[in-house]
Amino acid sequence: MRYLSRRQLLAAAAAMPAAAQSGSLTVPGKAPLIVHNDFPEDLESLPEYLASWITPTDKFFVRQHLPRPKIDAGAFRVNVGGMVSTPASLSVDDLRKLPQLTLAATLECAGNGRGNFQPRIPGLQWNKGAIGNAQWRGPKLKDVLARAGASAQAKYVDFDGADVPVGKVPEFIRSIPMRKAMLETTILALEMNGQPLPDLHGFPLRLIVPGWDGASWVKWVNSIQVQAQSNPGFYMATAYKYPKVAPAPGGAVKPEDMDVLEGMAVKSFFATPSPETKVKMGSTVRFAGIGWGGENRIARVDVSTDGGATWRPAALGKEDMAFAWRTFSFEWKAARPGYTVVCCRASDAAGRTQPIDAAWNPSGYLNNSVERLGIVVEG
Ligand SMILES: Nc1nc2c(c(=O)[nH]1)N[C@H]1C(S)=C(S)[C@@H](COP(=O)(O)O)O[C@H]1N2
Ligand SMILES: [Mo]
Repeated sequence: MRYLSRRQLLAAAAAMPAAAQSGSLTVPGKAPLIVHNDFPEDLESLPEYLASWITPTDKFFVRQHLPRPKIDAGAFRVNVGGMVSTPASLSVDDLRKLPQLTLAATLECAGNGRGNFQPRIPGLQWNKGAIGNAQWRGPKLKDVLARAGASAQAKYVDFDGADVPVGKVPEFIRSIPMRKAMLETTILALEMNGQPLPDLHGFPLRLIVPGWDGASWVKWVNSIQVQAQSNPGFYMATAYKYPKVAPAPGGAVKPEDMDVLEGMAVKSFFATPSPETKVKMGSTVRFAGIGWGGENRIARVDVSTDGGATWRPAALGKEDMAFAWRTFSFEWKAARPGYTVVCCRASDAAGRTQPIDAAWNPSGYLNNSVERLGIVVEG
C-alpha cells in the first residue's frame, strides 16, 4: 500500500474492528495516519488530531528522505568536529549530564500544503497535516559546541544523521548559521513529549530549530561539524530554497535567484469540524484550530463565516509564546440555510498576516493561504 487518500483511509478505518483501528493501520506505535509513502515513512497527521495544544507522539506526522537507521543507544556517539579546539565524542549519558531545557515548539515540513498549490507541484502532496506541536527536551546546542571549543570565526554548523544515502538520494546534511545555533532555544533533543525520542522521530538525538522549517530539524544526529560555510551538498545547495522574487505560477526560477529557507510563514487552519460537515439551521457550531508564526508568537486569529466578506476575532488559547502554535476557537450560530464558506486568518506579533493566496513557488513551500472550509447548513 503506497498511498491512501484521506477518504480511503477513513473508509479503511471504518471497516476495521475497533481494536485493530488503534495503531495497526499504518506503522507500529502510530495511530492511523495518511500514508504518503510506507518506506521510508512519510505519514501525515489528520486535521482532527491537531486540535490540542500538544500533539500526541503517536499522532505526529513523519517525514524522511531515507530509511530510518537502527541505533544502539549504548554504542551511540555524536561527534563534534570541524572548527573546534577539542573534537568531542559524546554518549547519550554525556548529553544527559549537561543542563537540560524543555521547550514547546511546532515542527512543520516546508512542503506542508504543497498539495493545495495550483498549478500542481511534484513532491509529497501534503494537505494540512505535515505539522505538529510537541515538548522537546535536551541540552542546548551552544553548550555542546562549547564542550568542543567551537571557533568564534565559524559561521555555520552542519548536522548529519545516522541515515545513509540510498540509490540517487544523497546524504541528508543540513547547516544552520551560527546566529541560530547559539540561541538559548536551539536544543539537541533526547526526549519528545516526556519520553525518549521514538525511532521515527530521530532516536536518540535530534536537532530542534524552533520557528524554522522541519528540514533543519535533523534526526538521528551523530555528526556536528563547525564550519566557515554552509554545506555544499544537495540538501543545502539545491533543496529547500525559496525564490527571492515571486515567479508567475508555474514559472521557473534560477538557482542563483533563490535563498535558503529559514523561518516559517504565519498561518492557521481549522482542526475541526471537517470540510463539508452538515449542521442544522439554528445550531451553534464550534470551530477549533491552530495558528503559528514561526519565530513569532500569534497576536490574533480572525474568522469569517461569509467567505471572507467580514471578519471577527477568534478566542485565543492561553499559550501565548514564540515557536509553539496557539489554539483558537470560534462559535457560530448557523442562522441561514445553505453552503457557507468559513475562513480563518492569523496575524503574528511581528505584524505578518496570512495572505488570501500564498505565493506559488517551484518547490511548493510555505503554503499559508487562508483556509476556506465549506459547511452545509440544512434548513
Ligand atoms: N536525518 C534526517 N533528518 C531529517 C529528515 C531526514 O530525511 N533525515 N527529514 C527532515 C524533514 S524534511 C522534516 S519535515 C522533519 C520531519 O520530522 P518528523 O519525522 O519527526 O516529523 O525531519 C527532518 N529531519
Ligand atoms: Mo520537510
